[in-house]
Amino acid sequence: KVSDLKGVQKFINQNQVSPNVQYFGKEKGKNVFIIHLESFQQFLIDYKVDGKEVTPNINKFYHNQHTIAFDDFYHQVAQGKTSDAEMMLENSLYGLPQGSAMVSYGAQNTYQAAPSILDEEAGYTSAAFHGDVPTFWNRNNAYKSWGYDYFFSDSYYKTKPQYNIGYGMKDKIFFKQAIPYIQQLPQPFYAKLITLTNHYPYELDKRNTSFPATKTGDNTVDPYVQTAHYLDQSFGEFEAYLQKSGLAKNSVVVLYGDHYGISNNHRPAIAKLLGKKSVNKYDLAQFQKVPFMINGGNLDGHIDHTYGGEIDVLPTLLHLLGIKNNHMIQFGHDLLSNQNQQIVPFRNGDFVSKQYTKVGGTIYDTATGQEIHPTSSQKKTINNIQKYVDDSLENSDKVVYGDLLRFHKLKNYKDVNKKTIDYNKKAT
Ligand code: GP9
Ligand code: MN
Repeated sequence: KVSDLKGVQKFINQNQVSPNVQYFGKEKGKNVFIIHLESFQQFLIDYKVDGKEVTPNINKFYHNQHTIAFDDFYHQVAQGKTSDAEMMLENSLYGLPQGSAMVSYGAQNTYQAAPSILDEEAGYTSAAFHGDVPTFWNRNNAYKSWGYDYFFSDSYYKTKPQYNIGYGMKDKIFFKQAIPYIQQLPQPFYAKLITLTNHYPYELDKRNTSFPATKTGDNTVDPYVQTAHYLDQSFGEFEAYLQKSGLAKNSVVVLYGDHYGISNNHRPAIAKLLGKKSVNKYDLAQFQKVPFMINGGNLDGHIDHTYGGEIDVLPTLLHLLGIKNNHMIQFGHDLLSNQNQQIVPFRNGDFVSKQYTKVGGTIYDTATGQEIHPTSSQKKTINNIQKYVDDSLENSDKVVYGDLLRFHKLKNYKDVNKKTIDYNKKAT
């Protein structure tokens, strides 16, 4: 009901952070590429197996002079996995405590998502690319609600039996076949490319395997670096295209990992990968870090240690593009803002913050990993953080369960008219 929206708006307004003048509008008007690195974790960055970098291309991009790379950035997905990541990244709304918000509420709810905000505020065309069937995670319906103009799913790509593996099209072939469609997009555009090959159980054909498996002895973990290496090569080829075509000059390129690849059920193997004798709950929380990096010609590249998560990507991106979001209902905050609280809620109520990490009822010092027994004053701070985490999740759920954005009118902003959107491939 509309009264619920009032409570949500109050919470949002109490937690606003203002843009950083050093970055606001720095990349205004640029095309945006969102590269979704499937199941790609932060520990892979600069990681070596037998002295060889697993992901040389992504590492180069991470250290590029125009890349801002966040190394204290976490996935915040629950059972919705990729769909939770997409929901958070493009709406700054959390997934649900169970199931997938995109599946259960993607079609019928009203959203004010990245594609429609960029269109309304700055005339962007938007396109999503994915080498899987359009119905997976209800994307074909959710993307219409989010205002995507185009959705190039599997039927748009020429396929042969050896082009597919695991969930769908191999990443190198997918990126290559996305290019002709990208070339036809009116600029400025917002293009999201979702990769697939680096997905459990990380299978890859011999011809495409050019990297040694790890030797943890856990055969669901050891091939992970091989498909991660293949994904890296695919990204390297796409990045080369962006450079050669000149698109890199007038585009912002965002890379992010959607969620973990290796689940917490493989603690002995995780310990071996990290060179530790064993891993505790703090180590496993740290293991949930995924990359988030933004490359843009006007950015002074650096590694940014701000604590954040997927919920924060949209506010960060909008501010870089010179679009204010303080009248929008978004639960994340601009990671480049000096006022960022640096609290990362997880869907189960756990959190990481600059000072404290709370996992499974245990409190750790975030910087040292030491378990702490909080003093009364520390308890006060921790309780305030917990209240913020609980309120964030509760208010976000209210928006999704109650479809509250249908009551939230933004000035000079027209809601998406889904009837004008059709993703079916036209017979040429
Ligand atoms: C399915 C692909 C994988 O299209 O995005 O989804 P996930 O299993 O990672 O949620
Ligand atoms: Mn995924």
